[in-house]
Amino acid sequence: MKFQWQRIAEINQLRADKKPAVGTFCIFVPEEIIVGAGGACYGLCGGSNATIADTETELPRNICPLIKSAHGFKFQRTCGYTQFSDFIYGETTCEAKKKTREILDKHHPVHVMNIPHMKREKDLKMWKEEIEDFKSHVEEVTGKKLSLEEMKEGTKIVNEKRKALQRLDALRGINPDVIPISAKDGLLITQIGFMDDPLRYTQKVNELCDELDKRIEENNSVFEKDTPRLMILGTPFAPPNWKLHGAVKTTGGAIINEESCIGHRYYKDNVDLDSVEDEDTMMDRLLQRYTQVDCACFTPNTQRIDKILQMYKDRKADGVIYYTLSFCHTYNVESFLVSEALEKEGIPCLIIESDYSPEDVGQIKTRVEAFLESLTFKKKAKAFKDL
Ligand code: BJ8
Repeated sequence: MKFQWQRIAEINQLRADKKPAVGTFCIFVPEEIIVGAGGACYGLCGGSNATIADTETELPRNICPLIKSAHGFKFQRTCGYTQFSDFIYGETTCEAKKKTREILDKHHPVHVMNIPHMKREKDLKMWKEEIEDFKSHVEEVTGKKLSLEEMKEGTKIVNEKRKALQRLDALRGINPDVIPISAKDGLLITQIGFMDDPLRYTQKVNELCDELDKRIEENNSVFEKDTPRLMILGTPFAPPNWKLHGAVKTTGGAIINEESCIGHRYYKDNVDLDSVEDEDTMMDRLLQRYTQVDCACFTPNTQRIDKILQMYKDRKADGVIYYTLSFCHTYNVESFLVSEALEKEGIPCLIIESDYSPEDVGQIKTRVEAFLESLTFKKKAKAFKDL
């Protein structure tokens, strides 16, 4: 809690110094531009059930809980990050988000970026213009033009942050015998990365990674040998949504990473700054990086499936849980294609659809438990065969 107030105080100071404070619900926000302008770009809370009932006076019951929860924090005025932002970044990814932004705009300034749903040449041209517009919007807040050098500096800072998270991701999952950190801690650290100052955060994550390196060297695992290793795929875990991680923990599985926007999808790619000598090239490089985000709002989205299969092999996982929030049509529908590809490769997959209410916790635990049992049985059968 102390951290939260300290960070909000820092954000307020930035605003007093005419630096931008931008809240977001999506990783398409070009945060390099905000950081380059000396400001703060942070993820807004959207993982709590506590704000949903109130928000249903403005939003329909049957839309994704992430949207309702996040909207509710503004509606109730209970999130300092939202309250103190210059504007909220909105985008045109999924239908419910897109339309909710129109209502949110009545409560708080919103800047909407038009993210295309295909990645053809003409779509990319439009997307680049949207990044340029975003930059102009940030300049309106600061009242001054953002230089190429400032943009490069902001990009370096964000690249370093993503590199630190890549390192943490590797340490969580790359050694088949030692998992040096619990799943909940791993997720929490990633979630904090969406709030903290990027320089401080990078330093702290690297310090933690040094410690994890040591734990691996010493064979110091937080899980017993042969605990089933799980990858989680799907929709983001906005704080404080720890429901699935809690269920897996109590049933005895080990989550080794999240193929999610609060996870691998966020930090897997960096912006290439090689030979960037002018603003146009800078914009191209930002575009290049953001088009690698494989959100299910794109059609087709086969690069996501290829990535999942590769990650599964690299991390020597034993199975995956495809997690999707209720009423998230894009990830829900895409689960068919993903599970079909996984089945072809003989990869065990459990699909869980849930919201933020505590009602289905028992049911999720029972399903995860049965899934883990089947994975343990397969592991033992394989070991026996290999004898
Ligand atoms: S880049 S995943 S953060 S859009 S879960 S609100 S899609 S109905 S959060 Fe997302 Fe950006 Fe894509 Fe990532 Fe809609 Fe689905 Fe809800 Fe979602």
